[in-house]
Amino acid sequence: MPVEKEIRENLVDIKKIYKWVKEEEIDEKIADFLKNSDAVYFIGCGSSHYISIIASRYLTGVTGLESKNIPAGEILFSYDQSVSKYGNKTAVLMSRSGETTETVKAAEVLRNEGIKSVGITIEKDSSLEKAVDLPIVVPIKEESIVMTKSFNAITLMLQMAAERMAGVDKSRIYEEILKNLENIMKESERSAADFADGNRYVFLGVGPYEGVAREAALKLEEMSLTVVEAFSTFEYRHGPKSLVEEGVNIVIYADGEEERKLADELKAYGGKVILRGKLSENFEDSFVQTIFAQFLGLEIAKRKDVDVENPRHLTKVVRI
Ligand code: F1P
Repeated sequence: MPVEKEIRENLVDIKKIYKWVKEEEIDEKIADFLKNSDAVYFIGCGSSHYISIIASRYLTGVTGLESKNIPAGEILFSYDQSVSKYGNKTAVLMSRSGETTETVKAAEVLRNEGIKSVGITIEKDSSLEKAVDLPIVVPIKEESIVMTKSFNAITLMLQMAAERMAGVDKSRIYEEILKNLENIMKESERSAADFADGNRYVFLGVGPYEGVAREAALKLEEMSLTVVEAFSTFEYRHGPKSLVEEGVNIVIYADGEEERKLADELKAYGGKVILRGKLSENFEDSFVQTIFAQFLGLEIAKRKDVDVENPRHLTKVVRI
């Protein structure tokens, strides 16, 4: 099964991309391109949009620079409401296939507006490559409709680029996480198996972890046709918690005091809660945090006998 195989290949491919970024100085190339910006926009669709959430918040966190994530469709259909008229702006466009219509067209719109862009894809000679100023083709192969390991690898690459812009070196943190990757994956798989008994799922995270939560929710939707929601963690108290009852499984990314209080509250309503603890202080572990949900989606799909290779109504590329 390609999806399961590709999830397991996280173990090799994340490390491979880490090495590639360092050897080819990809982080430096991206950092150099973005360095004089007043604001950086991260743009994509689907999983690539959720990479954008992680990357934009991570960038602001380490550099202090203004940054935001914008779904590519917003660039096409709500440009004035999305892009500031002031300052020197640059964009990072992401598309695994490099062919998603909205993302490619968004690149063209930005080019016409004089906004310079980086394009990130895993496919050589894609349309996105031609529509951007700095194309980056990440050397990773992924066949499945559902995006898994390439999500993690590209997220890591963008975290490293943000650090390069800020002039900080987090190699020690990454090397520690990568050294433990096998254990992290085993633990994620085991915990996912224990958590695959819900009727509905909720994923919560703050900062870059909100991107993790949204991608996690998408994995369950695509892979297992499960009803899911995702929120910025503390928004959940402001209405959505009304839906908590037995059968609702809630994943909270981070396990600080406030997350624990929320978990206790939600358990009291009958929900089953898991806190996915931080593996590092400042969200550096964001790039591995989605692996749990990749395994969870797979496990639920197996139990429901859903074909993860052919998600209902989905295609690898959305062309409009
Ligand atoms: C974006 C995307 C995928 C999703 C689905 C449709 O693709 O939304 O994230 O899983 O298969 O396309 P891309 O622009 O990253 O190639």
